[in-house]
Amino acid sequence: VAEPKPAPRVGVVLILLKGKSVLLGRRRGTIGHSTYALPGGHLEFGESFEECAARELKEETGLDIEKPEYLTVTNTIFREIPKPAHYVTIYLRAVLADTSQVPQNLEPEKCDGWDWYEWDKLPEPLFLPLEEMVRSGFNPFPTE
Ligand code: 8DG
Ligand code: MG
Ligand code: MG
Repeated sequence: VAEPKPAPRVGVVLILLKGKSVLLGRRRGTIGHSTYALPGGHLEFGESFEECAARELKEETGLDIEKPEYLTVTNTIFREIPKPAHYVTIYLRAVLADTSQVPQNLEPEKCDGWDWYEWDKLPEPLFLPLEEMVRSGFNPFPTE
């Protein structure tokens, strides 16, 4: 049987801000294995970007957000073996609804664990789309 023709998919990811830091986790078992990436996932049918970001964050870390705001979009072709993938990814930023909340690793098959990293001292290697965004000089923090 022929494989269905691959199509681009929509990712929604969250830059969760806490002081000068953002929340990152090391990916497992999928594209970008063992690279540091933002929480997020696939946009589901009927969802807003804000709903998707809040849902994925909750599923992956147990955290709740406030003030989600659209930031930017990336278009990335992952030339990975055995299966390439193509993502249009929407980036939102937000802050914690309750700053005393601590991230939990609720999907350990997909992530080694969550932690806060200063934007100026990000860990390596970063997931490709994030790596490109950082290299371009992108700054996710609100300007006061
Ligand atoms: P789901 O089944 O929960 O919907 O998906 P997931 O398992 O959480 O998907 P994911 O891989 O975490 O995110 C979906 C895609 O979004 C990912 O395969 C590629 C794209 N993506 C980027 N940048 C980032 C990023 O920094 N973090 C995450 N999580 N995904 C990203 O382009
Ligand atoms: Mg997910
Ligand atoms: Mg995810």
